[in-house]
Formats: sequence, C-alpha cells, structure tokens
Amino acid sequence: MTGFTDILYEASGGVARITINRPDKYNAFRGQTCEELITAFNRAGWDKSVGVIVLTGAGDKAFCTGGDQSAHDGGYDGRGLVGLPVEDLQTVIRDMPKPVIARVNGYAIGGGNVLVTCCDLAIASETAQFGQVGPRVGSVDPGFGTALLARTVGEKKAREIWYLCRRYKAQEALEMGLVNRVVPAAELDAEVARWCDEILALSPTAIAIAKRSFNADSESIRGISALGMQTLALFYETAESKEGVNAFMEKRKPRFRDTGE
Ligand code: 2NE
Repeated sequence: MTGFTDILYEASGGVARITINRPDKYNAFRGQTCEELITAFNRAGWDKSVGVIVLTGAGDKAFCTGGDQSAHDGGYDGRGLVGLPVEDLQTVIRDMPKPVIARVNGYAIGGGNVLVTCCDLAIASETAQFGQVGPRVGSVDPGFGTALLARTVGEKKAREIWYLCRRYKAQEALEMGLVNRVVPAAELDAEVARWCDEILALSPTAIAIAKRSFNADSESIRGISALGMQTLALFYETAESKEGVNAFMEKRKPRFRDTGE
C-alpha cells in the first residue's frame, strides 16, 4: 500500500506486516503515525486474504518508544484528546477480528509497551527491552497501559512497572507474561513466521470469536482509557508535565518537585 510516510505496509501469504518506519526517532509515534497505523490496521483487518497481522518497528534498535517527544509541546501534533489518536490505535488493534502479533525487535517503551500489551501475542528478540517512562517524562497511559497491563502481568508487577519506571530484559518480560516467546535476534523472523503459519492453519472464525470473547471481558478498560486521556490532556497543560518533556529533550533529570504543582 502506498501513500504512507511513517509506516510500511505489506500483505502476502495471509500475513499483513505493519512496520513503524521512524528508526531515527526510535520508532516513536506522532499524530500522523497513529493515523497511518489505524488506516493500515483497518485495511489488514478487513482484508479476507489476511489471517494474521504482525506489528513491528524498523531497524534493530526499537519496536516503538511511544509518543514522539520532539513533536510534543504539551499537545503533540494531531487529533485526539492529547493530539495523538493513540486510544483509537489501541482500540483498532483489539477490534481487528484476527490475531495481532507484536514482533519486538528492540525497545518497547512508553506507548510502545502499551502497544505490546494490546497485541494478542508478542514474540521478542533477546535484545528487546521493555518498560514504562510516563512518570519520568510527565505522562501516563491510563487505561490499556495500566489496567490491561495489570491483567497481563498482575497488579503488583504492573504497579512496579509504572511507579519505578525500570527497564526489563526480554527474559523478564517472558517471565511476567508480557511476551509469549523470546528468541535470538537472528531467529526472530523465522519464529514469527512459524506462529503465523500455525494460526493460518486454524479456523479464522473460531479465532475471531475467541478474540472477541477475550476482549469482551476487558472492554470496560476502553472507558477507563477515554476518561484517563481526557484527564491526561489537562495534565499536559501543567508545569509538572512540561518539565518531564523538557528534561527528556534537554537530556537531564527532571525536577518535578520544583514546579510547584
Ligand atoms: C528508548 C530509550 C529507553 C532509549 O534510551 P537510550 O539511553 O538507549 O538512548 P537515548 O539517547 O535516550 O535515545 C536515543 C535517541 O532516540 C531519541 C532520543 O531523543 C535520542 O535521540 P538523539 O539524541 O540521538 O538525537 N528518542 C528515543 N525515544 C524517543 C521518543 N519517544 N521521542 C523522540 N525521540 C526519542 C529512551 O530514549 C527513552 O526512555 N525514551 C523516552 C520515551 C518516551 O518518553 N516516550 C513517550 C512516553 S509518553 C507516551 O508514549 C504516550 C502514551 O503512552 C499515551 C499518550 C500519549 C503519550
């Protein structure tokens, strides 16, 4: 499919592959990236020749590092409550009636970590790293980023991830249930292809019903997300939040407690 600037799209052999193509930004997404991803997911999701969707990032450094901090001045650059239709992107991944596999080739940080959480399955390279940075950069993904993460890795672990903002190696992500499999980087594509082939041999309708039933059980989180993003838009206007963005861009430690918020 042509017409994209921030992503790559290809579909063949029953598999649609969607690649965030901003390696110089560690595959961080801006408003445009989210819009293109939503378009690509809708295309793949309703293409009857496609049985599995693979989401990944270009290069070997990053899967996705969340919102592009260089496009974020308290509001990012597009539509949606915070200038990124990120809640729509998370929703479309869940709404596609076929499995979405995260092929995690590097950092899955911030909103990138949330995308892994929203994908049905995740296969990671040994070099991948996972984590949240929101409270370090004056942000938070309140909804699928918190509540669905808690369902995935457990309440205590999810709270640790958000409250301490540590980085976790691929093996740790496997142990906490955030990913399904970890393989050496050189074997990542072959492993993803094996999982796709196994899925493609099965009944697509049975899988679609299974996916919708898993989603139905956690659907209330969509409402938490809408409420949370509305709140986040207000938080982005504060000195405390702006201090986080500025500190990241200036490569220094944030001084949140000096902002008087
Ligand atoms: C990804 C990570 C952990 C990598 O750390 P390190 O030490 O290996 O590299 P460095 O130097 O921090 O980053 C390498 C280059 O990538 C850029 C950096 O600015 C740097 O650029 P140069 O100095 O080489 O020019 N880079 C990395 N991530 C970026 C980003 N997200 N936006 C723009 N440039 C980015 C480390 O870089 C890190 O922790 N990144 C911060 C990630 C971050 O703040 N993400 C946004 C969180 S908020 C969010 O995602 C969100 C949401 O979930 C829901 C709604 C709205 C926003």
